[in-house]
Amino acid sequence: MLNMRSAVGISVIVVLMSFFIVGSCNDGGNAPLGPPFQNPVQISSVNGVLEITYNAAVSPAEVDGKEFMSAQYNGMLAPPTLRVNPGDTLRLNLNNFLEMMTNVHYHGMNVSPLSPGDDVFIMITPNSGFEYEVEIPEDHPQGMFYYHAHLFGITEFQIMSGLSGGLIVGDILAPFPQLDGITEQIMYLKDFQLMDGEIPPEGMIDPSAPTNFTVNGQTNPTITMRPGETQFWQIGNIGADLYYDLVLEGHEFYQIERDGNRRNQTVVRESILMPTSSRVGVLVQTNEPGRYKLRAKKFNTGPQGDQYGGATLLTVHVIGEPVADPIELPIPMNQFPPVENLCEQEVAVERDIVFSETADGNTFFINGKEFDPERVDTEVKIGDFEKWTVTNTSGELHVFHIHLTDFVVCSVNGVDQPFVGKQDTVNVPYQGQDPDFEGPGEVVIVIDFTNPIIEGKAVYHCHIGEHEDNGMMAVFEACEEPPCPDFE
Ligand SMILES: [Cu+2]
Repeated sequence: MLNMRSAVGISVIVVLMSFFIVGSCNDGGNAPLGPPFQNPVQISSVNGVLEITYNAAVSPAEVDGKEFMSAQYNGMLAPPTLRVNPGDTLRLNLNNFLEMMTNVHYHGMNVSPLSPGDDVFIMITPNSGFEYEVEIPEDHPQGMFYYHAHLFGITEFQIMSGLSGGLIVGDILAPFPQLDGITEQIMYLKDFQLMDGEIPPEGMIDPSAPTNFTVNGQTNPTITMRPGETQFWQIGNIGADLYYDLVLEGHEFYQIERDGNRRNQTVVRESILMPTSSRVGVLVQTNEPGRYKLRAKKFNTGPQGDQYGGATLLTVHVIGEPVADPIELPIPMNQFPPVENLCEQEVAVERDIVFSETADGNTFFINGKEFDPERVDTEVKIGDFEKWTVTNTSGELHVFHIHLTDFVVCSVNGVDQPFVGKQDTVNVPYQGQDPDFEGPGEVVIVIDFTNPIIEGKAVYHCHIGEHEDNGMMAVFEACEEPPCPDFE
């Protein structure tokens, strides 16, 4: 939480207004349904190549009937979802027509950090461009990823403005023939705050302030399903700061994917906590006719953090003839390809990574240091598995994320976690959150540094935009034979 000054008065007024609006609409099942749900525009690779040009420019936008100007790719608040396959080449020509620098990160991708690939140290100055070329390995994990601006100091503002969009690799459903032909929905979640009719400038975005929740840029759209119908939803949290604690009224989620990684089994969940930048793939099967809201529950990130109210993201309208032969869920475990449990690997190195912040919540640290792009904080040897104990001494949640690779969560606050698959983001509890656990919040992970494609420099950081922009990021360098060239 940053200390907010002049924004506080405005927030109070908007909170009161939204209270009245919510109150007046809450009239049960007969309220008019929102517009039909729309998947984002999708662009697929052809003959192994996806080439696209994005112009980043300030363009008109509309959310929930409110018009504003913001930084967008090609004038689209929900830019295209790019669909590629393992082995493909993604060429993204980014022209910067903004009055500030920008760049792009390919979140979750197991690709090279060397230019012109997923190099987050690139800074594209105004009125210039950069031609990214991302080679996607043949053995790349399949599932939901995304791309977003990643320029230190202004990432939060650029993402909230509109500079994030979808990226999907391959076909995560391939091992499950019983799902052939089911409807797949892509849901990229993002909130837009407006202050005096504009996205607030960097430093003035307040995660606790009222905001406009969207799915692919839409406000509370409607998905119509038949009773007993099964759909596959891939949901990505591509907003700047917020957690989404997702529930679907009257339904369970059959989760089979996390962060672009297939799980090793179906995990049945009543709710799913999605930190910013996380993605999940879930099967949803309807039952009785009716209207059911997909909601983000109200959320509190801790005594030093942020509190935000719940929101309806979309509505499922179950109506019509029941499906004759509903798909049997959960999917049997023996249909899932095996996943390597990294927590059982022999680790070469163990490290402590400490997330902390100042008492005023304005400056954020990893191992006591603010981010310096010129400094290499951590050197890793390609071929190693490493065990990192990520601790949080602050009074608010943080979201650990590392570029280029994935990890397995072995324990949280000392409690061993069931092994269900890999991920690239994890929520780190705040100190004192669990009264039974002494000391800082703690997550133990084992990270896979075995893929030679990661050679070079990249970053690990808290993915809450406000925190990474104010220092909570560090550089790692991977090489075959340490000492690596830039490590001192
Ligand atoms: Cu954080």
